[in-house]
Amino acid sequence: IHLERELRQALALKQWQLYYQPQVNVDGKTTGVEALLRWQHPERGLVSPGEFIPLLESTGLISEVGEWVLEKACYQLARWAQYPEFCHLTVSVNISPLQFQDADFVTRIKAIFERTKAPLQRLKLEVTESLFVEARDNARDKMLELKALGVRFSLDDFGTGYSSLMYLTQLPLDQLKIDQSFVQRVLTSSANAAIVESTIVLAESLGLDVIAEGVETQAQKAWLLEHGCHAYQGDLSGRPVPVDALEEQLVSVQ
Ligand code: G
Ligand code: G
Ligand code: MN
Ligand code: NA
Repeated sequence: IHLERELRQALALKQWQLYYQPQVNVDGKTTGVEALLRWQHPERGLVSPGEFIPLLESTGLISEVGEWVLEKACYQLARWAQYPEFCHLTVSVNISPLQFQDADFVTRIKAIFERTKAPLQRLKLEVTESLFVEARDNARDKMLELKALGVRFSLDDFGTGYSSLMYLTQLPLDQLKIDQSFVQRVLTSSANAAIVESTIVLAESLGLDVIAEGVETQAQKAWLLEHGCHAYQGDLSGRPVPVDALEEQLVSVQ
């Protein structure tokens, strides 16, 4: 269809951009960022990945775009390493399950690491539960190979997929991301509050970091802090922005 043709064109013309959303601690200090893909469409303007990631996945184009994202993010990480005001930042990159399942995924991303010389101990790969339903053993081996290089893994959208808590014991994860759908209802739904509270305790018991995403209000943040969550991402501390805007924000607050 039309959109598919446009996506192939976008790939050829490099109409992609990376936006970055701050991840902050209790003091409001930015400790890292999540890289988020945007499509700068010539007529439609900035298109959000919710609208085109599924199509990239069904057409198999996701691997190529995913590599572009990772390379760009690693290059940024390497560049930030040279500046005292940015060198502490971690960068989180979303990895599609389909991209992760490529037989040569590890080889290809190792090549990116070598090209960019990124400090891998500050790289986090965000994976989702759906990854493990298909290829659990294989996924574990790939993760271990990458972890040996210093890369960390974050489980995105936690609690929304077809999850089994067994993955948490079997996979070498470092962080849980509490999905925004739960976070946004902590103050209005006691069931949601219970889920978020349990997730924070679970993460802590398993020795995993935990971050809440989609934090929009001061009251949500206060609730999370009170329940033991010390890392936040969301509109409250900053929407996703291009790299220049991010850097300006970071130097102006510090
Ligand atoms: O940034 P936004 O809220 O529009 O993102 C919508 C969805 O697209 C989110 O679920 C996010 O995880 C996903 N997404 C954003 N950037 C990337 C990317 O680079 N790769 C993959 N696979 N997914 C992404
Ligand atoms: O699935 P993933 O966690 O990668 O998705 C992150 C998406 O959530 C991004 O598209 C980002 O634009 C969006 N997002 C980030 N913070 C907020 C927020 O506070 N509120 C809402 N509604 N969306 C957010
Ligand atoms: Mn994510
Ligand atoms: Na998420």
